[in-house]
Amino acid sequence: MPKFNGLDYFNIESLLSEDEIMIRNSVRDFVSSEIIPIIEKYNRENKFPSELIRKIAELGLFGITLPQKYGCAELNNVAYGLVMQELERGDSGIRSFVSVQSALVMYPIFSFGSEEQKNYWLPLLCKGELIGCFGLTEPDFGSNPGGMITKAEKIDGGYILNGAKMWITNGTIADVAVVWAKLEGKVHGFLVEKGTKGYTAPEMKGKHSLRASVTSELIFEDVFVPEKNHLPDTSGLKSALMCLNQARYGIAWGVVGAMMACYDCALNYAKSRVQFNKPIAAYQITQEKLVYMVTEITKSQLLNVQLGRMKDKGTLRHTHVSLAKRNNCEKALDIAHIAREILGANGILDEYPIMRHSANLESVKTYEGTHEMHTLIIGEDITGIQAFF
Ligand code: TGC
Ligand code: FAD
Repeated sequence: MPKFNGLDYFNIESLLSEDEIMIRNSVRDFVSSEIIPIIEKYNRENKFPSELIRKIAELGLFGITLPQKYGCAELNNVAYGLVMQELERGDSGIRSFVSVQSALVMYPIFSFGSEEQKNYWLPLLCKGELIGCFGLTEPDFGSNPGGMITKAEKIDGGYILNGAKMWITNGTIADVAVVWAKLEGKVHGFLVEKGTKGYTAPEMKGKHSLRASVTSELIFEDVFVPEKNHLPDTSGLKSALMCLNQARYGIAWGVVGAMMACYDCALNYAKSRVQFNKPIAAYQITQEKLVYMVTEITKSQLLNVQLGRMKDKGTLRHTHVSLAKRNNCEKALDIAHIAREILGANGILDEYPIMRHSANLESVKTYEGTHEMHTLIIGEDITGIQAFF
């Protein structure tokens, strides 16, 4: 596999520290040697490559921004973003796997858990010895999670959970689910452990997208959750939405990896494919397409670095994350479509990564808040007028 050098038209590397470049390069090499050679096979077979879990843990990529006292690397948010970018060059499903574990499982335990919960769960999740999932979406409540009907009832020693979640990444393989449920009308977070009586997590089949990722239903039928598995510091839906910011941030970076993979493939193809006695890269229409890709990738990269620096400084607002998630996902999907056009018929083959990225990006544009929801979130921020309902 030839070394991947990325795309850096504006010398964005000059905005990164040596440590940030080092982590980016080590994940880049890992993706080239361990993910790209196997991913098409797993995608075709609709299976998650579980052999990667140990290797990802050895690289220290789970919960990478969390404190060292829990076994995590405690790197900054730009480093975290670069990791997401590189992983998604391999496949959105692998980035999803790492971002769910980090942003949607370890982050809520870190932010809303007791010290005892943090000491128990975080080191195991960091080492990849346990896998987690995040259950917010329900069959009838996707964009509007505040309407959820999954409910918790207080009893002696704990809670009884009833309800169902849908579209849950990692659900079937998760040892622990961070589940959001209403207790006396207010949303709380609970840790539901695999094997608990009444809890099942069947895998959802038939996806054309994110085929190398596990997506599941979570079903709760009179599930007893002990008090020690209630996240004590959750305070309503806002706590769940705070987790989404972490994951949306990772997606804004991640999709740049998918964009770079599509661009790299399209550029190489355009330079070598000859029609009418010239490489197709010699035609102005092809060049316009390649220039569009370079422009949008560069804009997204610059957006991400500033987003990361603001996050590290504590000046980031959730609406900033929405803007980056919304823009970068849309542009990534555009780029995948254009790359497919440049490859002509070959673009539909799984010998090339483009259709896989394109299909994956359909989900990435939808999950963690659809394009429309982020439009309305930013729209409300700039006008002061709520337009959700
Ligand atoms: P609303 O009244 O607007 O907000 C309630 C409170 O929360 C505050 N808030 C946020 N705080 C932090 N971060 C955010 N992103 C926040 N958004 C809102 C808000 O200020 C308010 O605070 P306070 O102090 O006034 O109480 O709540 P709402 O019910 O009207 O909903 C708002 C809306 C529609 C924006 C929200 O529900 C939403 O974002 N919907 C989209 C749903 C979504 O993104 N689901 C994602 C599920 S997880 C997933 O997809 C994982 S994919 C995993 C993978 O990578 O594989
Ligand atoms: P809906 O909310 O039904 O929306 C359908 C359409 O209507 C969309 O275009 C939407 O933008 C539009 N719409 C809705 N409301 C409005 C409005 N007010 N104004 C204008 N347009 C509107 N969830 C989790 O909790 N955990 C996970 O791990 C997880 N993983 C996922 C993995 C995959 C592969 C996928 C596809 C989804 C995953 N999700 C997960 C769920 C995801 O977050 C939801 O699919 C997403 O929030 C949208 O919800 P919905 O699919 O129910 O669409």
